[in-house]
Amino acid sequence: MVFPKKELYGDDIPSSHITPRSAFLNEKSTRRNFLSSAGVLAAGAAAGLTPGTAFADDKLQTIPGKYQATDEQTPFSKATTYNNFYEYGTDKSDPAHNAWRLKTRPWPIKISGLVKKPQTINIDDLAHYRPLESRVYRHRCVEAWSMVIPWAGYSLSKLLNVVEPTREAKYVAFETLLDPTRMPGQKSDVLQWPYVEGLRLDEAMHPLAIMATGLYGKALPPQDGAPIRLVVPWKYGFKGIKSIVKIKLVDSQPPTTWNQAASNEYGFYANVNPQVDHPRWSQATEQRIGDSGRRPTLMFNGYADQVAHLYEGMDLRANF
Ligand SMILES: Nc1nc2c(c(=O)[nH]1)N[C@H]1C(S)=C(S)[C@@H](COP(=O)(O)O)O[C@H]1N2
Ligand SMILES: [Mo]
Repeated sequence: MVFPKKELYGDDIPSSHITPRSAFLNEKSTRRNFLSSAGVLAAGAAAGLTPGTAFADDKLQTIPGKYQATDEQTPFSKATTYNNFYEYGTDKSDPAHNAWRLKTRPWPIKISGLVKKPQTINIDDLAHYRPLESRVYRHRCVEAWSMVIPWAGYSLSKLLNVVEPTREAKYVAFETLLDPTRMPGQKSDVLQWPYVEGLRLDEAMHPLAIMATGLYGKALPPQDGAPIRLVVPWKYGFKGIKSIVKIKLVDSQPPTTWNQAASNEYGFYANVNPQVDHPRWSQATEQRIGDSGRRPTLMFNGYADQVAHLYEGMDLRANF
């Protein structure tokens, strides 16, 4: 079965959105054609997975969270068809076409490292860590496009407090599933796999940081990082690691995927900062998906009042 392209892929995203990161990919000369083979799609169909898996329609029970952006929300059709998820291909439309093969049950999440109570939590047991909150956040990709997404998620600090980080814990390291059969993009060397990300512990404990399990009141579609992904709205989108299976508390700064790929272009902090340009393009403005023009990018993506204190005294040009 082939994914119903026409219905799901919005055709009104202008070609001007083609990723500036394509230059990087061309340098590595690995771009494209590693997912488009008919064989890959046939394998998904044989496994009995259907595109319908991508959209669990159950309405999630959420309470309104404290932080709500009042910007106009990006349509669901765009947020679920214009994605970065290199495990499913490098084009924006690839994840919506390919990620439905991701089986998300069972889904154990291992939380370990410098904690008093290490544990493996199954995704369906997360309901115990209530409440599930709805939060509308601005979402700013390092490629200078942005969206506004109503997430449903759990406060990351609540989850971390359950395992009780020890005094030695200074950072939190996250890992995406490694499984080239379920994530065929991992057969390509476009990035090092599994995708890994990290936060300083105080960043992870900040009330804005959430583990999202839904958007627009529904379970997270695979292309957006089902069944659980990180959302840190004051940072560039690549910090928001998808389809997480491991969380580890550590004492030193963990490696991060895009930093490993190009350390001069993607830093560990990756705070949205209109004053510090990417080496190959400006970060001063952004294209809000769906808008015609560009708009100014806000310091910390508009969350400066909440998060600026985390970086007091730090040189944000050196710590980009
Ligand atoms: N595992 C994994 N997580 C990932 C990525 C990825 O390729 N693999 N892409 C990142 C980037 S660059 C962005 S902008 C966001 C995109 O999230 P969205 O597709 O839900 O908008 O996911 C981030 N998380
Ligand atoms: Mo991104």
